[in-house]
Amino acid sequence: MPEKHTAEIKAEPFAFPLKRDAIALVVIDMQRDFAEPGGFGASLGNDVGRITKIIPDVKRLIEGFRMAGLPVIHTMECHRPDLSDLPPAKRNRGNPALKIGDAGPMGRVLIAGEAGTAILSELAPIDGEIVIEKPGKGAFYATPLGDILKARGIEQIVFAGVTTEVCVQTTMREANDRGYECLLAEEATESYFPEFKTAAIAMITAQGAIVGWVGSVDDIIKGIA
Ligand code: C5J
Repeated sequence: MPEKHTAEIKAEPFAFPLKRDAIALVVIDMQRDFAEPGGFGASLGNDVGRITKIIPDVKRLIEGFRMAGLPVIHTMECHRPDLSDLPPAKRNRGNPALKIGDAGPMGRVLIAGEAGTAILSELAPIDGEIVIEKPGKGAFYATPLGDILKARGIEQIVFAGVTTEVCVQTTMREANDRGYECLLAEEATESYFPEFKTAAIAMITAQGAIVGWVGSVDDIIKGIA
């Protein structure tokens, strides 16, 4: 089958070969629980201010995809209220004083439908955008994401969201193994640990883009425009 690259986006470790008709943006877990005081991230002792700082860049990227008429998919890490999709191995780690499913200042932590689980209002999905509720760190595990992407003919994914080395990197690895070409938007992703973001990007792009590429929000928006 002939390749259908339409342009290149400046990226590391080399230019990303864009297929403009087959690319989607996946925004990982930009939820209040990871970004606001009182949420899951804060309960683990993290500086959530690191996450709120990227909101303008994530917003710019989402708007770039919307303007280009390209799909935007949002994910939310969350569990059913009866905890039937929360393995004890996940629930029993973290902060024993505020476990997933416990009642916190923003409702039950990481439970579907609770206030703290919602996507940040600045980045809220608009009508027609898909929201994937995921019980794992990776967005393909136990979700319809793979089928949705296949039905839409998606072959390439731009990733944004948090945290770089946990849910973003896990999902990029899942996508890479499923044959998607993955491009991480550098300023639109963040970690609670700056050194982990740097390391994750190095791991992703090493060995000739073994997991994928990294590029700037500006270059990605320019590429898809
Ligand atoms: C974490 C995530 N870090 N969205 N979740 O627990 O990265």
